[in-house]
Amino acid sequence: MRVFLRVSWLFLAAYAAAESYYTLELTWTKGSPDGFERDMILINGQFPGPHIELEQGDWAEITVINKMPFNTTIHSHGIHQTNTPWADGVPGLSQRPIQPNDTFTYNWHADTYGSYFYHAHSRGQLDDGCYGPITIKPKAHVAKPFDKIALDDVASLEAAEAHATPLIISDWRHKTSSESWELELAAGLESAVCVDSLLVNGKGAVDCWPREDLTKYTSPALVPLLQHTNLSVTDKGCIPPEVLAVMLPSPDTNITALPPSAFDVCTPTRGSREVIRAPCSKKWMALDIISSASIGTYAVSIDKHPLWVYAVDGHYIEPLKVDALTLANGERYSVFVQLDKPASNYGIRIASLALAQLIDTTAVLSYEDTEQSYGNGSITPSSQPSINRAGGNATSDVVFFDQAKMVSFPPQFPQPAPEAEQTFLFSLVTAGSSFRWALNGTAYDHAIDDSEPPLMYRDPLAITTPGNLTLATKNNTWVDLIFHVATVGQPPHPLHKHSNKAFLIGQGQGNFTWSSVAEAAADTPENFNLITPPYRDGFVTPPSATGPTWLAVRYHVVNPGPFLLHCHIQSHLDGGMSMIILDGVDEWPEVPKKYMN
Ligand SMILES: *[C@@H]1O[C@H](CO)[C@@H](O)[C@H](O)[C@H]1NC(C)=O
Ligand SMILES: *[C@@H]1O[C@H](CO)[C@@H](O)[C@H](O)[C@H]1NC(C)=O
Ligand SMILES: *[C@@H]1O[C@H](CO)[C@@H](O)[C@H](O)[C@H]1NC(C)=O
Ligand SMILES: *[C@@H]1O[C@H](CO)[C@@H](O)[C@H](O)[C@H]1NC(C)=O
Ligand SMILES: *[C@@H]1O[C@H](CO)[C@@H](O)[C@H](O)[C@H]1NC(C)=O
Ligand SMILES: *[C@@H]1O[C@H](CO)[C@@H](O)[C@H](O)[C@H]1NC(C)=O
Ligand SMILES: *[C@@H]1O[C@H](CO)[C@@H](O)[C@H](O)[C@H]1NC(C)=O
Ligand SMILES: *[C@@H]1O[C@H](CO)[C@@H](O)[C@H](O)[C@H]1NC(C)=O
Ligand SMILES: *[C@@H]1O[C@H](CO)[C@@H](O)[C@H](O)[C@H]1NC(C)=O
Ligand SMILES: *[C@@H]1O[C@H](CO)[C@@H](O)[C@H](O)[C@H]1NC(C)=O
Ligand SMILES: [Cu+2]
Repeated sequence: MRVFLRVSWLFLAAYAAAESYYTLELTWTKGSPDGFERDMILINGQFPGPHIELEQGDWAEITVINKMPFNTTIHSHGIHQTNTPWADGVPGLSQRPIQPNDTFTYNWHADTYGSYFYHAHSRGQLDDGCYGPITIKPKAHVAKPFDKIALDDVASLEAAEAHATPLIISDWRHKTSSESWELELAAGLESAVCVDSLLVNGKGAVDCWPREDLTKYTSPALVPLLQHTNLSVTDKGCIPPEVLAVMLPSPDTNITALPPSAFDVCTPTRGSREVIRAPCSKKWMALDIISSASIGTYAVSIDKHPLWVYAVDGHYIEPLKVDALTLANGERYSVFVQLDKPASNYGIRIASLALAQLIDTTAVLSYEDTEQSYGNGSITPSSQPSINRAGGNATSDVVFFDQAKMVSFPPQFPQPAPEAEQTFLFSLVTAGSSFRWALNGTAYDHAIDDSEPPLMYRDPLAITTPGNLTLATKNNTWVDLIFHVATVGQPPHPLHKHSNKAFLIGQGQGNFTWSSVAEAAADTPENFNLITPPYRDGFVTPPSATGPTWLAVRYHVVNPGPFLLHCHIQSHLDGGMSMIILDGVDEWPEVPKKYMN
């Protein structure tokens, strides 16, 4: 909701900066997005929260009113927070928590264009529904790669982009985030892996699969473990907790503490289904596909409609035409869909790719003039999915988005490749218990949320945290982060660095045995791309199904401040998979008094 827009006349001559004001009122209310009522967070009475729409160059002013009975903060995911590190929305780092009945105003510069989202960064509040989309329209002069999609129709593509529809994909539990966490503590097991439904723009239903589908789509990787225990996936499509306990063993596991609803019993609901209206008069439409998922990675595709991926994590790429894409937590894909098929209702398919659960949902792409015949939202029988219920290819010609083929438009990585001045090696493990994840041996201590004063307000050279969770860099240096997935059986970790995008320069199988990227790249050049590396704000580690793996990313320190580096799987973050990077300790800014809370 754009309350009003004020052109700042004083600066008009210099850079015509406009300010955009939004107010987000957070309440803890009953809601039933999938047809089951529970306590959840609404923002201005809505779920997902209101769409924040800005123009590149605007200043966003977002006032959060906390009407909930607990502390909160709001983080704008992927936003650089250039020169406003105090507006990053991380409790204990950039600000004090916003207490009940309190407000906090975030001011930041929309210096980049693209698709982003905001979400709570206090404990598990993302799981309680606290999120909404952000779109920043590019400035007029920004070069776009659209001629590579339709040389004769760039104007239609630009018009479609200007009206891009957010498609927020999330997973949903019938337990609140604090109940889920209590259950993990009681059961000594990562019970959060088993969800109740998937939602598209906050709509969905509990859909209990027939046993034959559960059997048909059970991952071959699970079969030996299931045979060994003489078990099968549960009625919710979940890995049996006994098998999860074998995969991630822990001394404190107590399966009897799990209620039947956690893994086993599936109770269907009617729920509701999201219908995206395709404007029939138009040749193209644009979707900003956003994952605000708590736990899972999902395959996404639209029946009979290829997706032209033109931007990833808010940044243009050389367009790639695909039938399906894999969406990890926090990722954004902006896609064009050509509206050239017979007017009808087509399925938008979302299917879990996680080993831990078989679950899917369907939304609808409805050509507008089909409202009469298919106004009930049901999908045309001839609408054939490209992916199956487990997110696999339905036919042999299905093309999935391949990150290795993703090239920034225009190129972003400097040539010759910059040298890293610092290298940080992280060893990703569980720490003590199977649900206590750690980025480097020590689980993040969430007491840091209440750091007094917050790290941003301190002398960075005097900052210490329990467990050595803090790293420091200097401004205007290049830094390598190497994530070593040290133990077998870890899922992909969608890591997220606050404040920057970074270049995904290498990945491989086995232990990372070198002391730097330069050494590793000399030894195994095939594992590196130092010319056109993907440029993203999320970095997914390769799963360590059969052995250790690693991922190397490089970023340029340009914005001093205390920034989190963490796994965007909410239960991994809750468990402790997070560290703090004090970027640019040599150029640490002073926080203007009016932005302190
Ligand atoms: C917040 O304000 C409302 C209305 O003034 C009051 O009823 C409530 O007790 C307050 N809550 C807290 C936690 O202070
Ligand atoms: C495995 O389960 C089946 C069906 O529940 C049962 O008939 C069989 O005896 C079980 N086998 C073992 C080894 O427990
Ligand atoms: C396991 O959980 C059950 C049910 O909550 C509880 O009664 C039992 O004491 C727990 N066992 C241990 C060893 O904690
Ligand atoms: C929805 O409408 C279509 C077309 O009229 C019809 O074939 C279908 O049976 C309807 N579905 C439901 C659930 O009513
Ligand atoms: C999926 O793709 C693979 C590789 O192209 C192919 O071997 C397989 O047959 C496909 N699956 C189906 C169901 O067509
Ligand atoms: C990770 O832990 C190891 C062993 O304690 C340490 O040598 C290394 O510096 C740590 N890495 C980071 C990035 O903190
Ligand atoms: C809420 O934030 C305040 C200020 O940091 C802190 O003192 C308090 O302990 C927090 N409350 C909870 C329940 O975390
Ligand atoms: C933290 O780092 C300091 C200095 O590098 C070291 O002496 C200390 O043992 C570390 N503590 C932990 C818990 O790793
Ligand atoms: C990786 O390192 C660990 C610990 O040093 C070792 O036990 C393991 O065999 C190594 N794995 C591979 C694939 O080299
Ligand atoms: C940090 O370095 C970047 C890149 O050189 C520069 O643009 C920026 O102004 C610096 N920030 C501060 C606070 O010095
Ligand atoms: Cu993780």
